[in-house]
Amino acid sequence: FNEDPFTQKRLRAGDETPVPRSLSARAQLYERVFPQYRQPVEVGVFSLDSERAFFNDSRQLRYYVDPGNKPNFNLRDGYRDRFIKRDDGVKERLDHLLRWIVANRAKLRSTHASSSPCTLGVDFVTWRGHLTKLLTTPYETQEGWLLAVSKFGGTLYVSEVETEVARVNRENRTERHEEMMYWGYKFEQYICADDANGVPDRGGVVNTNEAFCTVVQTRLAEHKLLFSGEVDCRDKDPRAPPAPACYVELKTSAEICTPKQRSNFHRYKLLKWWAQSFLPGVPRVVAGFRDHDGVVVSVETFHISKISQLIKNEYNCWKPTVCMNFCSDFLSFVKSVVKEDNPRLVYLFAWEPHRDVTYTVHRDSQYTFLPDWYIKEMAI
Ligand code: 0WD
Ligand code: CA
Repeated sequence: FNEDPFTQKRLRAGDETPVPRSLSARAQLYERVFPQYRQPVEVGVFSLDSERAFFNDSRQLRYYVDPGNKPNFNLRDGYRDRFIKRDDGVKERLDHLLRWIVANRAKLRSTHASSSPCTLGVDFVTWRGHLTKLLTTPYETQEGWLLAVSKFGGTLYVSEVETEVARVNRENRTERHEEMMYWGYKFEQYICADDANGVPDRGGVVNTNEAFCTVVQTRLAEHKLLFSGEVDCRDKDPRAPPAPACYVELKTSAEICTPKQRSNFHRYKLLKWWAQSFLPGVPRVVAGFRDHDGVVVSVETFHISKISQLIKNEYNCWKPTVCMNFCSDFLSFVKSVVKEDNPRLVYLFAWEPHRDVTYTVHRDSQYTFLPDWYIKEMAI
């Protein structure tokens, strides 16, 4: 993996500060006071259309239409004949978010009074989904991750690299799994309208190229963060609080029939749901519980601020403070490792369950992810 084992020495000539080589992910190490997490502020939005083209506006934002507690949604409807699936073999890395940054630099720069051209006034730029993976790491026992980091203009850019295991799994999904991935998007279609006064179009095409994303700024301990996450829909009431507080996350999950299933739901699903929505300040998740045939049997709302109470009865359950402290310490680890400002240099941080986080260094490799157009654009 390590293409240049001497990079570190050369980089650090004359620098006496010892560089840590690894970071533990053991949950017990992170059970301390909850770190400061500033209320996330939405600094912009963007949309990706049915052909995955970028627009610096909210054209893909949809509106939440209350389905009631016991709707009759068949999530299998349209899978064969009204489904256009995004090609998930195409790796987009941070590109859409970088496009947003280029289009909104003036806005970002004026709020930070930055001096040099490529300076953004934030420490980290990434996708919300990557941060979700970091938050859940101390409790993850199944899947590892790879995160590529480059420093450019003083900002650390973090972009996921698909692991070999994830690629093999993606290329060998069963037909059943492929269909079940569609169910989540079909649920969104049953719940969302294109206009504040509209109704959902359950006979329409589900196209997973389409996306509406929020861009938020916040701070975790001493780390200033700028990240973007996909948002399913918003409260249609114009008097609803401003974004991100008006946003609603939609989920589907298998119906819960036994105490064991309830316990697993609390331990694993709610951890992921909590981490994903807590990060951008999305206050609620509306969940559709479905049976084996993809029929939604009930709908329930989960308030993110109440989830940690809900799970407290589970023995040896996850703790939000562990998630946030691990993420904060990982970001500190990245800052201490990645010192050279060079978009062609990638530090690849790797983690596998029951192991420490380690890293390798790669110059002008397959891992370089900041595009030339972005570097050129930011130099102006
Ligand atoms: O290249 C990559 N490694 C990734 C790119 C990984 C994750 C996301 N993306 C990009 C895509 O452009 C996507 O539009 O980020 C956008 C979503 O970012 P996110 O909000 O940071 O991702 P995440 O929180 O993991 O997922 C949010 C939603 C998912 O909803 P559910 O309810 O299943 O969590 O975004 C969708 C999915 O609907 N989604 C994706 N869409 C496109 N590409 C991807 C993906 N790789 N992963 C999840
Ligand atoms: Ca969702």
